[in-house]
Amino acid sequence: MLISLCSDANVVYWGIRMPKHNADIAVIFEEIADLLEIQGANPFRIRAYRNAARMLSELPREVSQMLEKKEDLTDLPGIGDDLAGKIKEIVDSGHCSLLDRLQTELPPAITELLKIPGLGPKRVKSLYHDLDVQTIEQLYRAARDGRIRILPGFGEKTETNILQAIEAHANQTQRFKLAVAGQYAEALEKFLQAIPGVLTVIVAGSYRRMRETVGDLDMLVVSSVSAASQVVQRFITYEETVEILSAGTIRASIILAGGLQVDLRVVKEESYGAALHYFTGSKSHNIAIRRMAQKHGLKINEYGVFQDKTRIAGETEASVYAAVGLAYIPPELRENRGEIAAASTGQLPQLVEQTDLRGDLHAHTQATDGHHSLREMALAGKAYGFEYLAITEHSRRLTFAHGLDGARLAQQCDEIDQLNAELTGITLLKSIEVDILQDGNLDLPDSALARLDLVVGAIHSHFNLSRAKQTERILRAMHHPYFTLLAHPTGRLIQRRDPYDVDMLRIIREAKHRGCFLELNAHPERLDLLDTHCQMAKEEGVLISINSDAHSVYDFSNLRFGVGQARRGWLEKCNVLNTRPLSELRLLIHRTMS
Ligand code: DGT
Ligand code: CA
Ligand code: CA
Repeated sequence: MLISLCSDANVVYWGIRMPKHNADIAVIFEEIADLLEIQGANPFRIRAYRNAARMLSELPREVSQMLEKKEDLTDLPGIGDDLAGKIKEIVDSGHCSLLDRLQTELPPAITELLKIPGLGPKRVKSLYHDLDVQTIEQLYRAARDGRIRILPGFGEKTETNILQAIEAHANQTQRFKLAVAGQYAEALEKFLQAIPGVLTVIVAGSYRRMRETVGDLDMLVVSSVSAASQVVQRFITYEETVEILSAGTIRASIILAGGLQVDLRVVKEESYGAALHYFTGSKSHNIAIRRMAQKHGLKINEYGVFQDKTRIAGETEASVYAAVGLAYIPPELRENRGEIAAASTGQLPQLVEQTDLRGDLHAHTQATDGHHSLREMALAGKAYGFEYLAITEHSRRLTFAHGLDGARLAQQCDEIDQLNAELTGITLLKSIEVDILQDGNLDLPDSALARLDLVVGAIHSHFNLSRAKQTERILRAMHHPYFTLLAHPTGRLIQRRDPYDVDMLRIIREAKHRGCFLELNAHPERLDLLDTHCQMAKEEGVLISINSDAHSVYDFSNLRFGVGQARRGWLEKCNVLNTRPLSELRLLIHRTMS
């Protein structure tokens, strides 16, 4: 049980020879932050590393390429000269001297201890100093032998909690956020594509289904028969490989330096569709399709669809579906949640596409915690093809984000009016991401909100209220005459913070009643609304706005993750608010004081 703990991503870092991707550098920065935290360093310094790590793991461009093009890294959000220097050092040398130094001061696996719920840096420090506990295995033994309860500030209950937490932790398999997996997948695709004899490379599995996290990558390669074993050989010697789990003539599995497993399968052209269908999954969808095939007297496997021993389909995915009497089902729907019945009766949704989006209703600028000016955001939005972009700064309660009060909001409205008069091709909408206070009131008075085109409301505090109280809080906010759109409706941060407990059906019904809307926040760490709630909103007739929550000009590209999530939630163009042209949108978001 305990052995598996050692394969966690942060530990695997020690095996990184040459960090290539933003995610690898992010792992190093997280490691530095953890070590600094155990040492009791300045919290601002720690936060700078954590913020940089998060920014890097989601940045759509590779910093190594920016350096190659001699671009200035200090243009990136949260990156000053010091961090820019460290990134350059890591990319150039594969090492970070600060981390090297911290590693000599503390044992390398000690940051693993921080992952056990209830163990903060202070406790980790005392476990290390008083009991010489440096690894999770040692922690487990110390707890089992009753040595922890005698430490000051620990006690018997804490000891039991630690034991339970370690057992729970050991049973968890590590998953990677979609955007992080994407950094590895794109580089690998390029690498495989360049191998002689390779015709097609595609990433299947949960990645293709746009799941919010993926367990491993499933790469499918179509090659000439003669090239297959060569493809496998090249794959296992990919420079980021730290472990080869298996290697045959047409398949292999490796672990990359960042800890991510990659499975490769090489297939012939004639089997491409069948293999792609099989390895895209989900497993439950595949099983249901195979049962259907059996009813038709057919056999489906990753090589094709067979009637007795004759192949009747398999070159394309569409041919596989057609063989069992179904329309083509897009990957995002393949979860065995009704898509097969819909495909058999011609009722599959026409899923929304990224090109359907005409604008974005959630973006920040330098006025609060964004990194670019109004003008820069407007021009980037225009270049992205938007017809409109709502500027939604934080409100005054969020002091750490320099939230706007009424006066600063009014000033920004003036600036937006001026900019709109000057710019062509894009319209900035005046808005705010106003805080929903604990009692459901909004953080700014009506007089401040009256001038806005729309009001986006969001919760940023008191996440642990009871279900009844949290739901009432949101309903109360929605009842406000100016309220238009509920941002990141469940507040979850993937792998970091659970959704708050709310009655989403009641919220959606209230939105319908009030003429309000819900956001699907496309930030890869949020992807909030959940797919099942998107389906619920669609059924109740509430439109969803797929928003980037951009804090910089680079963030609009996150919309693709939001669109993926929307498609997993069965949303069509007509279910999405920001597919509407501006004139229609204005009618939908218009509010009067009633
Ligand atoms: P993940 O990696 O946990 O995020 O999820 P997937 O869906 O990528 O799962 P993975 O990597 O274990 O397998 C890739 C696909 O291969 C899966 O979606 C469906 C197919 N597959 C795997 N095992 C089975 C199986 O036992 N039966 C069937 N019918 N298909 C399977
Ligand atoms: Ca997978
Ligand atoms: Ca797999």
